[in-house]
Amino acid sequence: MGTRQAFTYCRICEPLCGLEVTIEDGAVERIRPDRGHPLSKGFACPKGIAMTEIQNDPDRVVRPLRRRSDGEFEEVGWDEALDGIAARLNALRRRHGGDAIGWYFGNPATFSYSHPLWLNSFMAALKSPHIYSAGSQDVNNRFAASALLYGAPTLVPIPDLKRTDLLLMLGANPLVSHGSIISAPRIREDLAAIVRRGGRVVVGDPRRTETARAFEHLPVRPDGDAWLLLALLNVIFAEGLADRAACERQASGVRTLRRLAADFTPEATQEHSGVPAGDARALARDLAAAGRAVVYGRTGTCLGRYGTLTAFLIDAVTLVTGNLDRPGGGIFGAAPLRVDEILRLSGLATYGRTRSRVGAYPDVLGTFPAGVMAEEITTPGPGRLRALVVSAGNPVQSVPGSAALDAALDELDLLVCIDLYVTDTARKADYVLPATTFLEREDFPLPFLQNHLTPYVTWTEAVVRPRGEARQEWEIIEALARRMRLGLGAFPAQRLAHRLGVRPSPRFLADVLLRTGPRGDWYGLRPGGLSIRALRKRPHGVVLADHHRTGTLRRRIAHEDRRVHLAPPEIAAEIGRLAAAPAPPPDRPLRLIGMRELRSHNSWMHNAPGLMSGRREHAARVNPKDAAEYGIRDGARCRISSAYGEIELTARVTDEMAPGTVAVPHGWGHQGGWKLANASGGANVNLLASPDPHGLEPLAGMAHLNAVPVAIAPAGGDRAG
Ligand SMILES: Nc1nc2c(c(=O)[nH]1)N[C@H]1C(S)=C(S)[C@@H](COP(=O)(O)OP(=O)(O)OC[C@H]3O[C@@H](n4cnc5c(=O)[nH]c(N)nc54)[C@H](O)[C@@H]3O)O[C@H]1N2
Ligand SMILES: Nc1nc2c(c(=O)[nH]1)N[C@H]1C(S)=C(S)[C@@H](COP(=O)(O)OP(=O)(O)OC[C@H]3O[C@@H](n4cnc5c(=O)[nH]c(N)nc54)[C@H](O)[C@@H]3O)O[C@H]1N2
Ligand code: SF4
Ligand SMILES: [Mo]
Repeated sequence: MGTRQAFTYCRICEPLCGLEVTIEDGAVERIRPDRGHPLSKGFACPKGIAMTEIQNDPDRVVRPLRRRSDGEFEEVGWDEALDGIAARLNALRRRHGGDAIGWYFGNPATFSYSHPLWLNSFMAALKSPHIYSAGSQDVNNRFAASALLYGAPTLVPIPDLKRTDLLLMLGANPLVSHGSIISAPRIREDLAAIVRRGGRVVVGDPRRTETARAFEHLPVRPDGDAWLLLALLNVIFAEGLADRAACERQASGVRTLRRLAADFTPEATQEHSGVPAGDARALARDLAAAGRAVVYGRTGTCLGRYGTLTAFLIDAVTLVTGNLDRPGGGIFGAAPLRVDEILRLSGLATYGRTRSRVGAYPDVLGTFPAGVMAEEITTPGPGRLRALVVSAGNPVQSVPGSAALDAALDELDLLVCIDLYVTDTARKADYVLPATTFLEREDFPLPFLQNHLTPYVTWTEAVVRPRGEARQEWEIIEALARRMRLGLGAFPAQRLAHRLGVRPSPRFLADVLLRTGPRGDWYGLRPGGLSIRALRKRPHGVVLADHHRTGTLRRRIAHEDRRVHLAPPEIAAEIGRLAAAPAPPPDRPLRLIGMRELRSHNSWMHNAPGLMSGRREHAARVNPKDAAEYGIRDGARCRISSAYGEIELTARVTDEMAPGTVAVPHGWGHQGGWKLANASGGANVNLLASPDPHGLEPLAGMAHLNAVPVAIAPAGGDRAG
């Protein structure tokens, strides 16, 4: 077969860097950055390169596994696995209804154009509301805020880094994470360029992160962002700095928002935000005075107690300073497909259309908070969750209160995992079905098209054949639906067509959408337009324009009055809740926050030797003052305890932490079917997060993973000298 090269793009995280893959005798031999990619231009991070090791990992699951009566897994053929699963699901359906069956999809699912579409069709056909995702541990608050602001949950602004003069970045560390809700493979350079042209990048974070060190650091207290943002609004209104023309043109509720912010002066909020009053005041003035400014927030602002409020206030500050939907501000990217319309028509762009059985949380894009899953499994009554499919997710590692979920999984009648590995979750499964890696499937960056800082589109074919018997998720779902005699599709007509045997492939659908989209070739009517065929000839992808168009917001807002709603009652209630926040417990004086590392990716890359070299260790970052006070030594084991659990891991004493805060990466402490990951130690930090399904953030059901009250002590027997 020999050696050949293929170009594709990485689907581990959001920059979607271009990769050049060397294939030898049909197997991936090595991965290099694609120097011909117009956006990543030869950049790829260690994870993208290490994908070779995941692809070829001997621990990968490449044949269906079924649990035997002695508890061990045995390999079975696809027919046997799918027949068995279909029979058990149909039996449950007959006895309890389709709503006994649930689905959790994890983060990598969103990087496939077909996987989320097909699972949503499957669940729609079952008429089951039990859809859960990593979103409630990630970004659903952002969608909820957009639903309230714009009437459209997926209308999310991205910071126009290429043209801004002042970026206030809260709870994001793009020098490590490479950016999220923005696709910009060279984001480090985009940020540096802001400073080079005389602008500023202000990084609000309790930890002096890699990004904070490279720019201006503003040490915000965990969960302090809403206080800070309200203080900024307070100053902007009180000092008459608001852009009145923008407010009048774009918004409603400005006066109410002003009233809501009236008590939140910099002086009144500094204790909570951690930002001295003078600094908050100066920042407010700078944001108002800057020609082009924007506020951006990411997971650090999502996983506290007030995620939806915080995301809402981020856009509110951008708007009242006159920077929303303007060059250099918060801009609304457009895809070369009619994504807004597709979402509206397919009925997927929902917020609060239904409520969860446990906790009564509003749905976000048709999903409920994963934080209620455990109790949905254990709570008797109609609609009880009895069978769960987990695809591309490891909720035992990623969801709050891992111990409760871990125990609840044992009570399921059926657990099916579709994954690359026997993960910490899949070790509990009745069946593990082998999925293809992204290198083994064709793809199209559907949900990311509107987030590209530079408008861009690409199509990739699979670069290698699936290893063993791995299959794409949509193929697995189709095969299962066929056996269950289930017509797939969100619409009745689609389901009927499906039953009659008309089964459009994802590739066919993507091609139709591309060709009939605003840049499409309209089947030849518009020469030079987009189609899959045209894109296949451009293996590095196509840059569509230098910048996204601005001035499009009014057209895209879904509220009837075509205005941004700045004071919905839900937000007023959240501001009330903020002001009434209880004092933290004195016996748990520290605040636990999360962090990401360059060579980890959530929970699933710790089996790649190239990423684990150099004796990597899972470590808690502790400030020297706290270390001295609680007897913690650098390099020694420490015990961190919350109201819900305790973990032991290595301590690293560092002044990059603000005093009173401890940072621990998530996704460690493995107990799956991966040898190196299991041997790499560490602990599952989400054992410390609350398993209480009634204590989630009310507007989007966000997990409370940051600012968790904890105590720290030397681990057993390890006394400080
Ligand atoms: N404490 C704390 N917890 C957190 C976070 C935090 O910051 N702090 N972050 C949260 C965030 S932002 C996220 S996104 C979640 C992630 O939560 P999850 O998505 O539940 O967990 P991952 O570790 O990303 O697991 C992804 C799984 O998908 C598998 N996989 C990889 N590629 C494919 C594929 O193409 N197909 C299939 N079928 N499987 C594949 C991997 O082997 C892995 O088992 O974690 C959340 N949890
Ligand atoms: N290397 C690597 N890259 C990744 C991932 C990975 O696991 N590893 N995961 C990917 C995923 S799924 C996502 S969603 C993105 C996330 O992308 P980012 O959100 O940029 O990722 P983090 O590095 O977790 O940054 C969150 C920051 O918030 C800070 N923080 C914590 N609590 C607070 C708070 O209350 N207020 C403020 N202002 N800051 C706070 C933390 O100190 C941390 O620096 O990264 C993606 N990229
Ligand atoms: S930053 Fe790394 S993991 Fe993310 S897309 Fe680029 S190469 Fe892949
Ligand atoms: Mo995420």
